[in-house]
Amino acid sequence: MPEEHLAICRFCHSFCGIRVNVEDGRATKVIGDKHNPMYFGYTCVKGRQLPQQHYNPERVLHPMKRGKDGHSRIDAETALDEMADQLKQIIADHGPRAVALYSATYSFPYPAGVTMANAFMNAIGSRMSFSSGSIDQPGKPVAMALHGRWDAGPQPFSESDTWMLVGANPVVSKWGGIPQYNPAKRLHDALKRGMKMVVIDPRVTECAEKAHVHVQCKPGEDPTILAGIIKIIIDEELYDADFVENETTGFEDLKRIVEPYTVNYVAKRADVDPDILLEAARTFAGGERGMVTAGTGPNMAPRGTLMEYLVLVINTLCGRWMREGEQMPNPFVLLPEKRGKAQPQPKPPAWGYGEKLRVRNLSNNAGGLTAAALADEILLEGEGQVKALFSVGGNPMAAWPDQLKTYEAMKALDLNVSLDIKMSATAKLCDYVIGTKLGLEAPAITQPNEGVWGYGGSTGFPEPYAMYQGTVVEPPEGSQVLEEWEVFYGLAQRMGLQLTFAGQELDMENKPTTDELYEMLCAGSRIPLSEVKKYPHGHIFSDESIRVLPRDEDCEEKLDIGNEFMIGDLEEVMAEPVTDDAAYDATISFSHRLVSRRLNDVYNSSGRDIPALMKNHRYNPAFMNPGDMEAAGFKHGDVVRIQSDHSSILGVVEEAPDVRTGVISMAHAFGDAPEFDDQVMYIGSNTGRLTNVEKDYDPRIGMPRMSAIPVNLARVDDPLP
Ligand SMILES: Nc1nc2c(c(=O)[nH]1)N[C@H]1C(S)=C(S)[C@@H](COP(=O)(O)OP(=O)(O)OC[C@H]3O[C@@H](n4cnc5c(=O)[nH]c(N)nc54)[C@H](O)[C@@H]3O)O[C@H]1N2
Ligand SMILES: Nc1nc2c(c(=O)[nH]1)N[C@H]1C(S)=C(S)[C@@H](COP(=O)(O)OP(=O)(O)OC[C@H]3O[C@@H](n4cnc5c(=O)[nH]c(N)nc54)[C@H](O)[C@@H]3O)O[C@H]1N2
Ligand code: SF4
Ligand SMILES: [Mo]
Repeated sequence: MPEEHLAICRFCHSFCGIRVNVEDGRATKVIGDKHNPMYFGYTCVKGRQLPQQHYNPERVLHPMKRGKDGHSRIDAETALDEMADQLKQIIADHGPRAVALYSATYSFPYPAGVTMANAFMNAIGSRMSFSSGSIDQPGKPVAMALHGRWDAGPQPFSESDTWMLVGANPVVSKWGGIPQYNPAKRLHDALKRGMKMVVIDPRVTECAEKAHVHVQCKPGEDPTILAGIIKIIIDEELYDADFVENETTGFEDLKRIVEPYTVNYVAKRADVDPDILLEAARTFAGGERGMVTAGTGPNMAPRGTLMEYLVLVINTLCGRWMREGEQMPNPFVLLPEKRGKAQPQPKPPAWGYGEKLRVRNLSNNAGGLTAAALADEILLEGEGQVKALFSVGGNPMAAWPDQLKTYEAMKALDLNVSLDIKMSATAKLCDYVIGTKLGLEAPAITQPNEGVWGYGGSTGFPEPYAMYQGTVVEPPEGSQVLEEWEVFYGLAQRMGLQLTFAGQELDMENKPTTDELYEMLCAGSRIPLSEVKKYPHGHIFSDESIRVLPRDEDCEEKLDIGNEFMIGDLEEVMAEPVTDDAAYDATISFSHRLVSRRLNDVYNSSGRDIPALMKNHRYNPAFMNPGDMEAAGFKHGDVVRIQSDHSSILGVVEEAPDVRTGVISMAHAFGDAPEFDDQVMYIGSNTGRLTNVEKDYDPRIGMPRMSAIPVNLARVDDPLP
């Protein structure tokens, strides 16, 4: 009989509660935990492959060092000794700025790792800490800084009668908009209750299929569409006049600037039916409760910050923030109690502070230092040049925009280190690869999903849910894998550094345990971690008495719906020429716009080495409308060259009636370095290569155009091996 353990799936950010069968010390099967009060037994195909992931023959089970003949095993202590020596030398020769950190996707599920990595960066005195958030939706926090954050937070999905998703597909992505904890059930329940859904997306996504109104727009035109919706809401007086009067500034400027965004103008520019646009605005604003939330698509298209700002403006016009006396949906569990006030918080600076980058006049900003400029920082010689990079649960070669530049950067580093579970496209170029423990091999807490509260219209957990998981299985016998935090702690010990972890000085002699670090991360939490541990299925720690407090008497903050920078951007958008094709550069014409998307079976570049997840596709298809294929003379399975104004990649065409005409829909983080391009049928291709980080980027935060990329297509007739 297998033992059964309750655990948290950390394959993706959703953190489903699962049941794991363990036989002879090995995980053998994963199913959902029906008694979990947040997920109700849900798992997806990825989570059910945790055993295959843990015992994958390609997993990195030992620290690896690169030599003349490729990578070979090295003892962990020796690897840390060598890395510490090299770091000391690099810092002595070039200063601490030469050391950069990139914490990415798999930093999220391991909160002790990312906290320790940043403690290490503080201790050496380098501010060059980057995260994948800056190539995700950096416009969200930047727009929030300009508009202001409502302290009591957004209205909860579970009580909403309308909702609008702008380029997000949470049913698949488990992110953004519909609470990402069994989102399909939550959407189903909400629709049954009578909630009306509006989706703005060039593709008939899993969410759009269920929507009352689907604006199947030309990609990249979201700022125009949202400005048009704002104009309809103002003209038809569908806004919350009291809320606007009492809580905002800038209404007159907003009203003036959206004036030219008439229904007909917007409809023509975004190539949508004017009636659909009117219906979208009326359906959303006609409701009482619910948020507009945006996802990665329009955040990666041009003017993501403006787009996010307009999302906030619609929410504010409609008064969709929590009010005095209402029950706080999630007052937190493993974080200090959150009892919001019915008022805006003071506005933090949006950009232009902290560390200055040496390129494109960028500096730290509310979205974090620009990872899209890190390759430049590595390649650009001179004072401050980055010589050492730690990638923690990230894969720059798969994920950073402009892959060819990234490739050069990865090879140029003096010390390139990946903390990863496999020899990723990046790890293959690293001097050291430290194999890390996987999700079932170390304790877990759900705290990171509380931390996303208020990220855009997201509430994180919609209720005060928390769960703890102890170690479920030991790593495979004979392996030497570390937790991410152990690497940075070990380096600090060797370099004689004192680390401050979550505000507390660490004992640098006696190594802490992961559980002790979690206690430190949860210090002052509303519910002690020890209490959460008593509930193996996870638990909702409700407290109806925690209600939104009134506005402070001396609070003079207002939400700004007429921010000068955003008004300026809307003026620029209006001045742009309206074209019929995908062109944005008058000198080159393009037939299509390539848009980003998620695939259910993989998680960015993760999952591509797990056979059960490769059943549908080994590569990332170039999904295309059948009408477009016919017009171009392409057949299903044809290999085409996809050309942007910067670079080109190969793609395998696949018929997809859900994709709008004029659009190619393709997942990112596939393919490998250029030497492997001819293997497109087996490994796919890297859409990041189409992006130019030096052109068409947000000048304030450096976010380049990573969706709605103008491209041309041509069939490749030479057979590939
Ligand atoms: N063109 C284009 N580019 C994009 C995007 C896009 O839509 N289009 N999306 C962007 C977004 S939103 C993001 S967040 C970034 C993602 O950027 P990254 O996070 O840099 O990319 P991933 O592919 O998620 O890299 C995760 C790495 O972690 C490893 N890994 C898996 N499990 C574990 C684990 O348990 N522990 C550790 N230590 N490592 C593990 C994987 O093997 C993989 O190498 O990409 C961005 N890039
Ligand atoms: N299965 C799976 N889940 C994932 C991931 C994964 O790789 N696989 N990645 C994870 C990561 S890192 C993140 S950040 C989240 C992202 O989560 P989401 O933001 O929900 O990501 P997508 O599912 O790609 O949804 C983006 C949508 O934007 C649309 N789109 C593209 N360009 C435009 C545009 O210009 N305008 C508009 N209106 N729409 C546009 C696309 O058609 C797509 O439907 O997902 C996470 N979840
Ligand atoms: S949605 Fe899938 S991959 Fe994500 S946590 Fe749940 S089971 Fe794991
Ligand atoms: Mo992301």
